[in-house]
Amino acid sequence: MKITRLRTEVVHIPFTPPIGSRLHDLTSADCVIVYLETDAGLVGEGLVFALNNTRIKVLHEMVCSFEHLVVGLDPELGGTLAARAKGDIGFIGHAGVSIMGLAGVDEALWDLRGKAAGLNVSRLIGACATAVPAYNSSALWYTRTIDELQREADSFVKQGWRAMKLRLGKPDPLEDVARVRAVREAIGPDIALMVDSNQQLTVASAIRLGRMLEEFNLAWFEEPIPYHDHEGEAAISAALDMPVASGETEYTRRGMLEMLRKRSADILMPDLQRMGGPTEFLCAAHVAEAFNVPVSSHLFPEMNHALLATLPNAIYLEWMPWFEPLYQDRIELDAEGRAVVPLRPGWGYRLDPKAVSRFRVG
Ligand code: SMN
Ligand code: MG
Repeated sequence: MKITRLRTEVVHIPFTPPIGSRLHDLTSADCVIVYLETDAGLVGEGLVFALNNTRIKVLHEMVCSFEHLVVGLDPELGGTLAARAKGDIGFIGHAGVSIMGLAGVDEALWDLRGKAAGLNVSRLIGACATAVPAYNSSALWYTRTIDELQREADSFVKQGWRAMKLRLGKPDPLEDVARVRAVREAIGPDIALMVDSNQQLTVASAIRLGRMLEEFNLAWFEEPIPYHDHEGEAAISAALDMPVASGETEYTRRGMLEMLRKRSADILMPDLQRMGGPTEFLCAAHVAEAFNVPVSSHLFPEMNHALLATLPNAIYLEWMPWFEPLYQDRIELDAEGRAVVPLRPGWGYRLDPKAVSRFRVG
């Protein structure tokens, strides 16, 4: 089998209403969908995205710039892409949009490899789990009122979720404490609750807030301060009992290794497109295991699901429904609130051509 073409679709998924996070107001997810077509009729699928329609053209061009590395390639030699890409993007650098563009192509290549073998990617690699604990990350946004938070949290429990993430970062820590208290009261003590400050705090204010939140038995305190201050994250981690989770904004295994060496995160959160795709994501997760550090995925649940199922140190799949309208298949929770790993070949979540057409740009 040989790859004959790298085809793309650009789709615009509006957030109605916009999502309020401390990072920025999110008005849309703008995706570059990557298709790797073959002479055997199989097609591998991947997806990378930009927020608020910002620089989606740059990302799209970057994805297309990798075509020469995959056309003519036998998917069974899929490792060739990562090896070739290292030199190919050396001049432009191994971070930022070059790595994000590579991610989309590597994702499609892994999907193709699974489909060619008739196996879900988790089984192609060698799964160690048939279900992965999952948390609902789709709401509990920074702009929600306490009443809205309690209604959303209660509805998640009724839907079968056993874990969920709440966004913090209010200027007054007492307001954040009140929000956490309200959600904890709504869900009870047995549901896992994570909080994410989206890099809005300082070391001192994060330690102060963290100590005020210890009573709520939180699953983790995510990105409390600017992502690059690994020494600061390590200080917060050392000062608090609750785990610090971070990593979504770092690039490649090198960024993950720096965090691990500095002990800046008790839970590492590699982002699939900032890793540069599944090949690098798996490398980063295995390095984390060498440090005895668990990993939780960031966004991209339709692809991270299979990857986490192969990792003994995987603790949670983040479920974010942003891309769900593009797919035929939906996440399935078991009685314990774990996401059941699909057995369908490839990623196990198939893009819906009609849906892609509905959201297509231009
Ligand atoms: C997040 C990521 C991307 C956009 C908004 C919020 C958040 C998360 O940090 O981890 O889901
Ligand atoms: Mg986050």
